[in-house]
Amino acid sequence: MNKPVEIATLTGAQAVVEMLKAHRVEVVFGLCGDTSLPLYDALRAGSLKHILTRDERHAAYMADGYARLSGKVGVCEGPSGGGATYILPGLVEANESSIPVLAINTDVSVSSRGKFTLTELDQRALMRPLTKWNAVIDRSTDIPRTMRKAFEAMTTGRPGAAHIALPFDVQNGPVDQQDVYADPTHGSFPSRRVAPDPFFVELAAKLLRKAKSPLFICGGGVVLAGAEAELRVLARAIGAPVATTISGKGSIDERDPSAVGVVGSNGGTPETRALVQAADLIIFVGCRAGSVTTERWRYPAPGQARILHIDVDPAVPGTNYKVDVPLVGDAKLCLAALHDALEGYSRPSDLSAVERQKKAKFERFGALARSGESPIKPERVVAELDAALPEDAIVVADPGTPCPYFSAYYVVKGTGRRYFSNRAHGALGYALAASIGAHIARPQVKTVAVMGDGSFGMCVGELETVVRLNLPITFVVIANAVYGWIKAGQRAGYGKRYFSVDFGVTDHAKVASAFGVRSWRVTDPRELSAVLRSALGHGGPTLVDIVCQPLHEAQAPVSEWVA
Ligand SMILES: Cc1ncc(C[n+]2csc(CCOP(=O)(O)OP(=O)(O)O)c2C)c(N)n1
Repeated sequence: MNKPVEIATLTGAQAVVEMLKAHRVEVVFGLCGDTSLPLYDALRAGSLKHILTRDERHAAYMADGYARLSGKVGVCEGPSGGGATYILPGLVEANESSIPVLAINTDVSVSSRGKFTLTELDQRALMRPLTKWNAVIDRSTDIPRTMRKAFEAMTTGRPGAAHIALPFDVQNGPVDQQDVYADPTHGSFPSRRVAPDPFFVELAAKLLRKAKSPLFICGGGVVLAGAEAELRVLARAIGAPVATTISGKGSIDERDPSAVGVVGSNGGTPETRALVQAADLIIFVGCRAGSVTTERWRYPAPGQARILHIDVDPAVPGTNYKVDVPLVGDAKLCLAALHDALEGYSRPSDLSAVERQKKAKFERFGALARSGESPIKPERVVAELDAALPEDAIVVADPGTPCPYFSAYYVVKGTGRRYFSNRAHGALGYALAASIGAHIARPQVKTVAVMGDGSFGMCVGELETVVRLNLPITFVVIANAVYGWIKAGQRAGYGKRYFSVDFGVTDHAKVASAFGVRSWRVTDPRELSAVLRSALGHGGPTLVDIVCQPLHEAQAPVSEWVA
């Protein structure tokens, strides 16, 4: 008699863990809850590393930072109800920044729905408008295919975030082990590169040949696609300077003579704007040409230049500018195809305007950076950190003073992800948690998070996580006891009618040391260099609290406050 075939059965929770592993996930960031007990039991037994966080928002930011540096999907988890509403901000940022982050929130049992069950909420409806893809799993047998779909959605086309709600009873239901398989290439991004239509490549090549003063504006898509080498080759061939958005920093080594730096209203300067204005062809690459990059669609001015717009998302070219040629596809493949289509054509480059404008920008910056005034000028902080950090360091900048100043003046040396900020929503309090994820993805290099004191107040709890894990990250707090960026807006646009933007002074070094972080408070600019070097060289977590000139009194490197 034939023996009956034995079908190995996993629980739903075990299947979730196995599906993550099948997609080559190694680490999960998250926070426990009642509805997550089966999942935690499976995580305990599995080989995934779990980083316990102190807030689900930060779990998602950690997954985001991890994904940006590892090139893999970042995974975070939290419980039902508040766990879902708290994880949401991180998911939104990742989605809008085209970063693949998977959030799993456990949920009340399917059988408990609609009975005023504690923490019940409609996670499907909550997450739908904010993610690229989302699902509530109602049956345990649906777990494997739902997770395959989530990974595919996150890493193909424009990358984005996905959300899965996992009810309590589904975690305990059966899953056939044979169903638990994955295409591991969907665990990294971009997992499928889309080549451009050769017809549009030819049109674009014609445009490039005709241009007299082309200029690239590269967004985050270049770094996401790993297209830095193709960009360099094409930029050399057509003699074009390369400007970037904040997320595009790392598209080009900023010491390169053709590198313009960041353009736009948050990190751009009059000099970078002048270079945009001088172009007769703008080549946007992996860039949405949004309000910040274009200073509300004014630079380039509509009609000023011809536009070649390269993006993996067909909805992007043509949205904000009348585009002469749209080129839809992966940035790496598009830039390579364009270079091939030029068939050896090359234009001698004249980078003298770039050199002149950069010199003017950095001379102005240098004069302020050398200032011995107290409170310390933000320029001095940027210059001292720039000088003290190794070339391969990772810098994560929060909104407020850090983002515009570091975007404008911190020189990224080398290509790839070395500097980032949460540019989709610019929510305060991102950098600390994102730097944890970044460090876990790339532990061999130094990671620094720079934040305002407004941001510090929104993320300080995660210092416990940093200390528990003994992560050698350096946190820099630009302390000025004010929501400075907004106060600067009140100065610039509202006749200095300051209102409800000042808060009290905190000794952030003392707060950090109470968590167990080695910390310093600096008020004298002459001490800054030595303190930063001690902090960067220390083997554990460090924090440097720098009493700084508030932004509304400083010369912010922005042309205008725009919304
Ligand atoms: C969650 C969130 N709330 C409000 C804002 C609006 N906002 C932008 S910059 C800023 C002030 C930042 O203050 P701080 O972190 O102290 O840095 P500073 O500008 O003083 O350098 C505020 C409130 C925001 N970006 N994120």
